[in-house]
Amino acid sequence: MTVKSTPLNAVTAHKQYSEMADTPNVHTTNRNVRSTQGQRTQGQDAYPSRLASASAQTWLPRQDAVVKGRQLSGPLSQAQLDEFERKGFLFIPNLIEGAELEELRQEMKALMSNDEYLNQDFSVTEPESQEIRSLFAVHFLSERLGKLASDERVAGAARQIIGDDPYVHQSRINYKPGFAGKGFNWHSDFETWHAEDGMPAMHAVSASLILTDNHEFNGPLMLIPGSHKKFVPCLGETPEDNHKSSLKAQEVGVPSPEALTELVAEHGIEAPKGKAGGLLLFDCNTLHASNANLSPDPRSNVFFVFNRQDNRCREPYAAAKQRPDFLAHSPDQQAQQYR
Ligand code: 6CS
Ligand code: FE
Repeated sequence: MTVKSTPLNAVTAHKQYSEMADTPNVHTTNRNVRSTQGQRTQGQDAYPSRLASASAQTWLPRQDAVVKGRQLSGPLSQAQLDEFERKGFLFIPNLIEGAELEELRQEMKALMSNDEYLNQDFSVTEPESQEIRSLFAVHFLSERLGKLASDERVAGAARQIIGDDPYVHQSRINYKPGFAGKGFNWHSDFETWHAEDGMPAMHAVSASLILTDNHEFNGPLMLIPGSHKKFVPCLGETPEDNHKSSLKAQEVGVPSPEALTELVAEHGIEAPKGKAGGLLLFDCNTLHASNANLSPDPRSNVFFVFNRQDNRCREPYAAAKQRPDFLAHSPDQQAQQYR
């Protein structure tokens, strides 16, 4: 079930970004040119962000195709790929049901209650309580979730979108406990992955399997349809060890209220909701956010970010040093490091 807000202006025309240039390397020329702060000079970067002063333009056009594997076989129909291309996300209700879903829910519970993970850097607590907000690297911590990450229903969909065999760039459970679960500010994931992890281009997709029913009261994900075709440069340089606070509450790498107002006026907001077992695929540059969970029910999901090998992370574009690998795995990383 997709519940749609009323956009102020209907989105009427969409350029077929599949027709656009698709070479990640165009973004990495001159990547050794650095400013005095250890960051690349922004002149060569197609997606400049973490700026010292406000950008003249609210947004810059996306340089990379959105759907790159239409010719590949996989679980998504051409109509589903069209919807993804147009909106920057696609919700597939009831992808997983019955005993299989129950098994995944039990696996999540086991992971969330494993005391060994408390106080590890890859488990992040809520800003105002000790409840776990996010547990990272779950495809390595759990064999069952590792299997889900390579399941054709999930990884095959990612391959059709990104156009090549995927690897897992990041995985996590976002638990969002009842009453205590805080929200996530508006952001594009790509903005962070480019600035802080050195992901060159927009060739990544997130696959989020909802493990509890998502309803209007437990802080479901909200997305701005069509925003994936616009890169919004953000104001404010990246502080040292930004991830230590940004994973609890992101303050840097968030578009200004003015930019968000403009984008929402044009595109509206949608919040796909539904029963546990639905899969949300969303582009790495689609702007999204969620509210706090003031209901008694947790809103939990497990998600995998799939990236293309030729788009693997290099040096950060706007941060002094790389983040830990639980936030940005390399294609050759092994599970053993986490078990
Ligand atoms: O830091 C990350 O990789 C992810 N987490 C947050 C809160 N924002 C950016 C990205 O989605
Ligand atoms: Fe995000």
